[in-house]
Amino acid sequence: MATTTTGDDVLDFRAMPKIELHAHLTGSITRRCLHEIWRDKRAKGEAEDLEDPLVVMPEGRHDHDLTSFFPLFSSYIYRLINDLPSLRRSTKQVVHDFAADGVVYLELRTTPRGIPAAGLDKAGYVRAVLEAIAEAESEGAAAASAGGDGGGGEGGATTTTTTTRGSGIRVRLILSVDRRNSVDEAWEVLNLARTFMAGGEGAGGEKAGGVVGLDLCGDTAARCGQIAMFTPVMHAAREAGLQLTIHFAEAASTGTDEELQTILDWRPSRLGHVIHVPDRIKEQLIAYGRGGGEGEGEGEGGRRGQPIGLELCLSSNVQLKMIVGSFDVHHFGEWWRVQNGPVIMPCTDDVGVFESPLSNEWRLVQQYFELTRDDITLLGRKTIDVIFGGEADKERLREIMW
Ligand code: 6MZ
Repeated sequence: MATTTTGDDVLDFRAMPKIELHAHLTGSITRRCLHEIWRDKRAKGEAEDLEDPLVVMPEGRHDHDLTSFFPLFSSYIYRLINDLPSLRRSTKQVVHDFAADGVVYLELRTTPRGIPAAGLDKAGYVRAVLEAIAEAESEGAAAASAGGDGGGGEGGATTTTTTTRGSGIRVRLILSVDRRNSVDEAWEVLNLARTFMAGGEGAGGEKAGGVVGLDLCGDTAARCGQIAMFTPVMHAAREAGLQLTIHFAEAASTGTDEELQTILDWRPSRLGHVIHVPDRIKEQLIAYGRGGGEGEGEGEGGRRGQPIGLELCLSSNVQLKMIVGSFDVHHFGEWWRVQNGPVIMPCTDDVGVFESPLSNEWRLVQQYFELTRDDITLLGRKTIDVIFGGEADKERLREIMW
């Protein structure tokens, strides 16, 4: 590992083609986009019971912790993004915003949410998100090949995708099971994932969509000690060819040996956050990093003998006080020092809340852990191995990543 660095002039992090693998759709909507949606609804006499998002979440104010963060969605954002137009508009804007930051491959994740008042069931929600993603991708590609604006879309900053070297952004979708869900609801999410799975005719006869995996997320205080209830769902997901990425040891209460072992037994391809990890589990992750530790069934989802990927969310963990201290003690540094360990990558988690785009997360890891230009490009390229997209996605990334 090289140890020298010369500061921001090492790399233009916005121009660097980047891969984002841990981004929650609703949490990635910028405050400005929420504001513009609110303003336009107000003009039509809607959203009268909601305050301006810029008052509820003033730009530059980052004072959430784990107890105030999760209610932000149910008590406010879901009440604003509560119909088809706002869902489509915000989804497209999220894709354009990532593209403008130089993200060339994005795995967005979202929890299917029925909005009965708007006539949307959970399948309608997933379909709308996939359609909005596809539209944003093609707008970005058209703009990139024209060499200009990346399709800033309605209600957001004007974007430029020239940084992606004419390639635009590709987006795949992961469906999230919320820890608060019942087992029945988790099965429902899995069935939707199968229906809208990338590259195939879904069980429901839907045309091929873009779902590549399943996530377990949500309030870290929920279901502690009960996580094994989701085991049959996770096994069925892998059998269906979906890959798993699981929020892992995010809070001390979700970091018990038993819970962590249960999750590892699901054979996830990637893990998110990975904060409160006992040494015994760390050793397993290191063994998985070297591609060892288990046999893998062909034709199933799961790691297929590949190193496990760790999605590390620096600004999220620091702002929500999930780690004691600041960036300099973030566990990115610890994993970075492991030779031949898991594949690690910085991720934004909820860029709308934390206001730190992926280019800034890379700047932070460079600054605090003294990565050289070569370290950074190597880490970026290694991430290709743990995306859930197929061989064509990987091939494209091998061509365009630095
Ligand atoms: C766990 C998180 C999260 O699904 O409506 N979510 N779950 N840990 C985190 N890090 C702090 N950040 C977001 O996006 C919002 C939902 O994602 C989950 C929460 O369940 C939140 O309600 P979607 O697109």
